Amino acid sequence: MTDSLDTAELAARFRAVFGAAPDGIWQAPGRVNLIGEHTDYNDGFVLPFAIDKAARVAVRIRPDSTVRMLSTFGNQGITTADTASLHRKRAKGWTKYPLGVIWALQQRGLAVPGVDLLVDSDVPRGAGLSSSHAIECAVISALNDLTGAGLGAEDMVLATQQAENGFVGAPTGIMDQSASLRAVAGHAVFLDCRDQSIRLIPFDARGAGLVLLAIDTRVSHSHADGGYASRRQSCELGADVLGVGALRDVGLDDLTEAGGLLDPETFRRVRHVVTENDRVLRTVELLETAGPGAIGPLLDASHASMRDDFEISCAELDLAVDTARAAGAIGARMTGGGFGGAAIALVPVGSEPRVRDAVAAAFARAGYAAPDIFSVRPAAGAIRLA
Ligand code: GAF
Repeated sequence: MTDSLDTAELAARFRAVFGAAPDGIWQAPGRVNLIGEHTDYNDGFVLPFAIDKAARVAVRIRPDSTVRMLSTFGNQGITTADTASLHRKRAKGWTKYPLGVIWALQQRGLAVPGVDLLVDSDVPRGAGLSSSHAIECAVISALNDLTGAGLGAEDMVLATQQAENGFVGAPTGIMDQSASLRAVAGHAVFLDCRDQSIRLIPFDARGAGLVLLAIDTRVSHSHADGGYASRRQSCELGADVLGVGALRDVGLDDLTEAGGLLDPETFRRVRHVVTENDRVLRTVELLETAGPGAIGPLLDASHASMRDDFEISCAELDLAVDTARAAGAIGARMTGGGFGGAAIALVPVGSEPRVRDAVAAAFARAGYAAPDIFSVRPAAGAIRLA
């Protein structure tokens, strides 16, 4: 990963590459999810927050339909496409994200002109911290402003989901882009994925003598791989057999009966979603009444559910979570879609060095790549920088 550029550097780089100043620069952050995993596409509840790592995109509208794209990461040079003939199978690497956004806007009947586009990002890629959505949200914010499309945040959320589902090929929900587009600094976003309503929940770990660490295991994952889609299919099957529109409509009290109707694997998937929705609601309640110091056991239970029922953890994530806890974390869980990526650990400030050292040492002993460990706090959502 390159160090990220500041606004002036990004504008200067854009001018050097494309021969003219950008019309503007937009930024959209990655996210961690405090709790509520694989609940979004089940019409359920999630509690993510935006982090202070973000994608930035400098954009200039062109007089024709050509798209020229360059990033400060990757090594593919300038890639070109034509807005009049976008093909998902031809799009390579990160260029799927801006092209997917243009495609999704076209699907909504919006005319999108050609653009020159330079992308920079310090969101770790493939780490489950929403690096792809950060790019999509920065691009859609730019195109929304520059074309005067007038989309509200909820519409932009749905358009970027359409980009992911229909162009990138990842059957994801709406959590990541909702955090990236709608977050407010200092708060987690309590999102009801059924109607997109949000409540901002203050989250001040420092004020509670804690720090939230993100532990990037460096096990790269993609939601376009089969694991994510197969979990989604299991949930849809479960909802179908149980006769509900979405697993959101299954309560804890319904689980015993569900056990008699579902095959064992589908039952475990359903149980994860149902109990995870409940954990989100309880986490919100605890944050509002007792503060971050009270949510550790719910983070732990969420991880166990993802490891045992939803089966989306991996050895590296389990090691990160177990080691962080043994070294003093009051709660820890994998975050994001799973099969790799990052864990989060809520750690008393004084134990932070011990937790970092213990996790690094455990990874070295296991022969895993060194994890990247950094603290995160709730940052603002997407903005125009220039
Ligand atoms: C990924 C997806 F993009 C989200 O929509 C969500 O399903 C998450 O995995 C799991 O909670 O980040």
